[in-house]
Amino acid sequence: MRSPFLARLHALASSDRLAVEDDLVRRSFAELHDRALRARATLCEGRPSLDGRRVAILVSPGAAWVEAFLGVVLGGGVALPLSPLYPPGELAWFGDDAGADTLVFSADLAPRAVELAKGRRVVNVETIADGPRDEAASISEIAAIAADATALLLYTSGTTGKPKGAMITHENVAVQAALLREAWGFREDDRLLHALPLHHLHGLGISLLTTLLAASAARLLPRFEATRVWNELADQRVTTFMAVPTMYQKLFECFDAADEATRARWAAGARSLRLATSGSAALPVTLAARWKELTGSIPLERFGMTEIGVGMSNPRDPAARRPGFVGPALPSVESRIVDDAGHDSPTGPGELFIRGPSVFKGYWNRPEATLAAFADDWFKTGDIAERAEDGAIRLLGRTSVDILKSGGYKLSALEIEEALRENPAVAEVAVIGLPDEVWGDRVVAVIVPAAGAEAACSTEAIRAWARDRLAAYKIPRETVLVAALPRNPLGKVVKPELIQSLRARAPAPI
Ligand code: MLC
Ligand code: AMP
Repeated sequence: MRSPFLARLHALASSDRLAVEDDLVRRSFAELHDRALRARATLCEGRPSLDGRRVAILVSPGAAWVEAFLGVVLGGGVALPLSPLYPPGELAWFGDDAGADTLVFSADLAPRAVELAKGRRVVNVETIADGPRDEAASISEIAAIAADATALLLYTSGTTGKPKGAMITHENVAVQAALLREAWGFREDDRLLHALPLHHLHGLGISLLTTLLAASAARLLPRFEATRVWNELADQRVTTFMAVPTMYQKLFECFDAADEATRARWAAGARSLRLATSGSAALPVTLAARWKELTGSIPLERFGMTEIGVGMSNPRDPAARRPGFVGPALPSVESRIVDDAGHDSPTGPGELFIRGPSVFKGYWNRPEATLAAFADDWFKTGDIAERAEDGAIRLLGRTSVDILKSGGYKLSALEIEEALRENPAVAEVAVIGLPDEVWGDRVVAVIVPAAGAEAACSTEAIRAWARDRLAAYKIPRETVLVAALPRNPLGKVVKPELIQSLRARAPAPI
């Protein structure tokens, strides 16, 4: 088998061990594999293969999501996982941009999928695995899927307005899973508590697929909800947990509101975890310390990116983890720090460049953006880093003020500005991120209102207007009205100046 991802899956195909469970079903690896092959046959509709066709997946997290996803990749198709948080218009944009001709949906999300479904074959995930497997066609076709074939498209925001689809190959998935299996010591008896969205690398590649390819099991929650997560931990049936810093913050808020007996039960559950990790955004040292107070060790913090997978990781040994650092590069990940003048700077600070087999193939249908993202064969992360003597990397920020991270979601200020400019009440707008304890970056829109349109630019009015146009997490939490935006002699808004002047104020309570 040429795809190392599918070869690994195939090796687990006869195992009776638990692979995935949700609130309704439990599936062993053998059942999961069987159902994924049935899903494959449904999607292929009698053709030998999907042959690189894109299949959008708009399904609530659970075992059925995994079956549909594996059905697509076993079919030689490209999975396009979509978030239920996107409004219908944005969902349709993703389907069009990726050229998806098929949509797999779950009934609870059907109202969101109306626009996306137009002109596409639609398959209900509840019946996707009901049909027979297509043994004859599938064996040779699956064996022929190449290691560098694209397995999935993960859309990620950049500095150029609309998001771009990162082409993640079968090899990328397998390399990533193998690196983390080794680094984090996954065992067959591990069970992951999964509460992350499945349309991003963290929830899909780093958490779910690493777990499954290590022959461990994943318990999928429908969504993150702090009380639910604490109770699951308290049951002590899971051994690993992966989260963004905002989730840790929300867990502590919930913990502090609970009574003493509940807190004791929850803390015991957290202590029973073998591994708790944090990534997607900087873990504040205070949150790390709080987790240590409860469990005896800080979360394992690591650095990753849609385009490169996990690049750096703190050690598995809790005593060797360093708060504020993301650790040294994982094996097979090469890294460089390059200063403003384009020279290598071993200790930095400078931009972090990454190379290696976990780096993606390029952006879907955007050769120029792909070219711009690399310097020769090094991927330019856009993160500013410095390297300690022992090789551990510390992240200092981003090269672009237009890339924000809110609750672990990467947001493009330019994309949000573009959407807001369509509002006739907005004459000029600059979107910025202000430091925030819960979200990391708090999205704020600084607006010059059109004449007489101040009321239509209030926080409430803009948030209500944006609801149908932007995913909820992209909607500015606050608007600030100004008479003019600070601009440099070339007319460009000086965002650092805006951030400086606004970060001193007390934030409005949203
Ligand atoms: C939800 N809201 C957010 C938000 N998430 N607003 C800003 N930023 C966010 N990240 C909105 C909701 O829509 C809602 O809006 C309001 O905030 C309150 O919601 P909530 O119930 O408090 O939030 P919750 O649903 O609990 O979501 C918080 C969260 C979620 C942290 C669980 O944001 C999340 O799942 N983040 C993970 C993102 C992620 O997976 N990133 C990985 C990228 S890959 P309203 O208007 O309805 O009140 C990557 C690579 C790597 O970075 O290295 O990992
Ligand atoms: P995404 O494009 O959503 O995959 O986000 C990738 C970005 O998340 C990286 O380029 C970093 O800016 C940020 N990131 C990921 N992990 C960490 C971390 N541990 N600390 C700080 N930033 C991080």
